[in-house]
Amino acid sequence: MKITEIHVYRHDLPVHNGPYRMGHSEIRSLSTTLVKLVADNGLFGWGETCPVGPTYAESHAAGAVAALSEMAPGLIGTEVLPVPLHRRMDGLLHGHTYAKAALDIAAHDLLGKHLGLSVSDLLGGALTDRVPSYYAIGVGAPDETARIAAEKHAEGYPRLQIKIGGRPIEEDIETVRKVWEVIRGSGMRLAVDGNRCLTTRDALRLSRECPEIPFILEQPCATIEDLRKIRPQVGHGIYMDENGTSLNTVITAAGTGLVDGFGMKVTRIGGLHPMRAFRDLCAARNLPHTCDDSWGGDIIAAACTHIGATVAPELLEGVWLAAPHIDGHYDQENGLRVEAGHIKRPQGPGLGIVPDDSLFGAPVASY
Ligand code: 0XW
Ligand code: MG
Repeated sequence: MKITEIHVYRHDLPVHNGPYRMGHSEIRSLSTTLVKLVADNGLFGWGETCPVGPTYAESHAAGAVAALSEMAPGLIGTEVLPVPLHRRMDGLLHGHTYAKAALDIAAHDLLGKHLGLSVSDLLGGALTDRVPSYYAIGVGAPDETARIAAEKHAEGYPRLQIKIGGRPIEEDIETVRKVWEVIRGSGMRLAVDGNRCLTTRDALRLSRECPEIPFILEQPCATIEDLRKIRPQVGHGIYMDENGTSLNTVITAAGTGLVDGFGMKVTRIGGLHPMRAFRDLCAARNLPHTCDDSWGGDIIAAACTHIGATVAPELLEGVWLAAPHIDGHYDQENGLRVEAGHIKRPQGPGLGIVPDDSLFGAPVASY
């Protein structure tokens, strides 16, 4: 089965009840990029990539479209199988993993439909039909963040992530304390995500002033060197998120004991094929991790849920979806929803969702 056509679409995803705040940005609306791969047997598959604004990572919406236009003409005729596809993509463009991920996801969807298998089957097989999610609360006032924490606990989320950074560390510390007051003893796990925004000084202070609160510190500072610097000085577990840009960085982080786990994004690492290797590497080192993406609609959500369902449950920190922050679905019936803090794995071949492409308008490019 070979690729015969590639269509690229752009679609706006306004943030419901926004803005969504991180230490470095306020997100009000995002432009997602969708890819439809058509094969020589008439079957097609969908992929998606949606950077959460231009400052979260070295990625942006217009960059995804440009990278796809660089690769697409050279991909016509390529076998719809992950290994030849990645080899061909890497031969056409260095880096730009977030754009390659959209093609990788579409190829998995297409291959699954062709073989009558779900994407989780293609990734080795699901261990569950219902994965845990977690709720991410944007940077906010301490009392309001604690109020949302209580609400999300009542809804059934097993884990919470609170965003910090971009303001005085005293306010972050107060927020962590207030949230802990409401979830202490409930069993709800807590991640405190700096999204690269803390100095090492402030990360150390946060950890030292909250020694009794068992949160994990997610990507507190900007660089791997910063993480290395604070590592021997903090009592809290450290998870790498934004710095985990490739299997290469992840192998070193896991192999040197730099971190205790990862927040991982399917598009950052280049798609489901590298994500599968990442999953197995973490299993070999007994390291927990999430299966997320930075943002996106039902296609990304399905991809994250399928890989999440193949992770050993004791190592899966959760699958984060943007769905609670987005109105509507690409597939009204099978679109992914978080219910009682968990997500049902879509059934049916491929990603298990059928996007209504009339929502996306005309392609911005076709090859
Ligand atoms: C909570 N997330 C998975 C979604 C946001 O876009 C950022 C991200 C993170 O953990 O950094
Ligand atoms: Mg994070």
